[in-house]
Amino acid sequence: MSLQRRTTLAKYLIEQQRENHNLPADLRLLIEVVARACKLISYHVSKGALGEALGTAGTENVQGEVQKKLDVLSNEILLDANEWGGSLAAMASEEMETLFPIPSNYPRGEYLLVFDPLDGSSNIDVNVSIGTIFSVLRCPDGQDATEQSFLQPGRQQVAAGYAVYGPQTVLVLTTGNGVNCFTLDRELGSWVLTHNNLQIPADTREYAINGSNERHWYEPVQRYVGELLAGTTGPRQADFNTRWVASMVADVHRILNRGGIFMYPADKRTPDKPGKLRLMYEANPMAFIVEQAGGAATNGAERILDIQPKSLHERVAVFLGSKNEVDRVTSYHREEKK
Ligand code: P6P
Repeated sequence: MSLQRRTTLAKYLIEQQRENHNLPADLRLLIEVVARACKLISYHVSKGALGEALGTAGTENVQGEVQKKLDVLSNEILLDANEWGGSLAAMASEEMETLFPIPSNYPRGEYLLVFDPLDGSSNIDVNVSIGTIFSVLRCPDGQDATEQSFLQPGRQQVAAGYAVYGPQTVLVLTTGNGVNCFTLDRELGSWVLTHNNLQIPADTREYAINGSNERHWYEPVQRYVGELLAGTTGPRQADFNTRWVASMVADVHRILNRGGIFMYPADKRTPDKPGKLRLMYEANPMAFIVEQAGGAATNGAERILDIQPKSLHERVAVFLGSKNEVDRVTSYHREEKK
């Protein structure tokens, strides 16, 4: 691909804005600013032990999780990059208890940005792929956002994406017209379109789940995974492979590229929490991307994108990826409820 012939993120977004007009200029600008922030995060992540940002920050986030220095730095990078642009009414993050209103000395816009600045950060110190996940909503209250403004079903998202910091740094993006991937050209500092309109195969022989929790799953998940483990000797009459990176961005990126089902189910140990993953800035953006790529995403009972959030850091069970497998495990949940 000659340098001149490449489609960069900027060119792609301008063409989207021109062709189908569902990409207003201030949304296009917002996406470009988030993508630029991800480049800076990628720079710091790739420094590893050569940088100053490995190890723990000595603090806990609102989830009660020990923050890594890169968690805190990534959050600051996204806030600093997005607070002045004029597209946003407010931001929210896994790393912050409540919303971050746009400072009064900057112009406000009518979008809301919610993100997990560095997901999978337990993998940072061992050099395993991690990522930034983001979701964009319209602010229903114009430019005066409250926490309630964020609490919209995921189907209301106008854009979602993630950056995966792995052997390559890749930005995956949807604005509701399919899913495209942009690989970072570090020498030129540009995001280059490398995968157009990704589609997730409806069937798969790969599944992703933390199998050590098996005894804590509810019966529909035990039944579904038990059938996969039985392989050719069981009702599925086929052998399956397990893949579990313990970094949602890495697992979802594999599924986006070659199919699979990702599961983080509810756990009997925490009946008050429906799962580990967070709805607003993990499940919703990933569900939007997966559905735009022809896959499916449920919480075992309903489409993730239809869930009405009750709080900013609400957790949810997640089953997403190859449609026929997600439909099957969801049907087992529904059979149990009859
Ligand atoms: P476990 C990372 O901490 C994360 O939030 C997701 O990225 C990942 O899929 C999951 O938790 C891993 O959870 O229980 O296997 O460590």
